[in-house]
Amino acid sequence: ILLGNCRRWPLTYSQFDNATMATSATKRCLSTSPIREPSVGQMDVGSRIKRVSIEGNIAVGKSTFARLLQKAGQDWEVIPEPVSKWQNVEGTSQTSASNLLDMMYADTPRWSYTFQTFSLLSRLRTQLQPPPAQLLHSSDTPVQVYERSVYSDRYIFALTMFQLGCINATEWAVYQDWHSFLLEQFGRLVQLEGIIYLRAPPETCMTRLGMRGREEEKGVKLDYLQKLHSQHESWLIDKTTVLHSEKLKQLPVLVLDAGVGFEKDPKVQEMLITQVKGFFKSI
Ligand code: UDP
Ligand code: DCM
Ligand code: MG
Repeated sequence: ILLGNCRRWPLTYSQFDNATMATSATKRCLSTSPIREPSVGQMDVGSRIKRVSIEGNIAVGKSTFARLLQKAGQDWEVIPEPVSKWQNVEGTSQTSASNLLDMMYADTPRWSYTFQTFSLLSRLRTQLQPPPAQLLHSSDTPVQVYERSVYSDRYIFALTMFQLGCINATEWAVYQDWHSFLLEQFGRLVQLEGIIYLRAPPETCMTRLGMRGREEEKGVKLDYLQKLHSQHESWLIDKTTVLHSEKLKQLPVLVLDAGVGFEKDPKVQEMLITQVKGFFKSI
């Protein structure tokens, strides 16, 4: 059990390894066709803009860092993760609003697929908002900085939930089909030029998660953060994650040490932001 109040957590990691190795359905799911890249002719008018995502474990400090970055310059626009939308899914005339983040942590196998579908959809919708005209006019090198991306949705969270058995093989196949289709249709508008990886030990993230005190995450265990940490390392450092986009495989990654507390240390902040500015110039 990785999440304290998860009612039905079906597999441990070792069970997962055996189970996935055994099923041909899994193999089929893992070998979905590559995402078709947009052609040059399809590039949007705002293609002058660069897009970068900030990736990292839960509570590593992405939002905190994004706020600091926003204060440090006007050549970029930070787009936060739409967590509040996940905490308050609009109802209809017959139904009231619901907290899907809470539902997902309370009964992970029941709600993970729904959660991952909705987080992908809401993120895409948020990131597809056109950049403010002011950003395009006032900067020669405008950058949109996303807090996480459609790639971490798939290759960190949805994949982990599949590996833990909280998304089953059919749900995983359907999710990947949706993901690939949505990226074929809209991917060029959210395509990244680089990734900033805020890296810290899972133990540090656990402490920060406790300090933040988000009610829905009260049952999150260190085990789960360790698993998410390994998933980030496989994707961004070891490059062993199976990706379905050639462009994604080649993306430059800036690794920032977020293990050192930066929130209250102007010197560390300055050092990190200088690295980011250099990175923006280099991509
Ligand atoms: N935090 C901290 N030191 C840092 C960065 C963040 O103590 O150097 C705290 C921050 O105040 C918050 C928690 O860690 O209470 C999680 O940060 P954030 O919400 O930015 O994390 P995210 O989930 O967006 O990565
Ligand atoms: N989350 C998730 N799946 C995603 C994206 C986010 O389960 N595809 C969860 C992890 C956190 C919360 O949403 O509990 C928001 O992430 P963070 O606190 O890292 O910003
Ligand atoms: Mg955040």
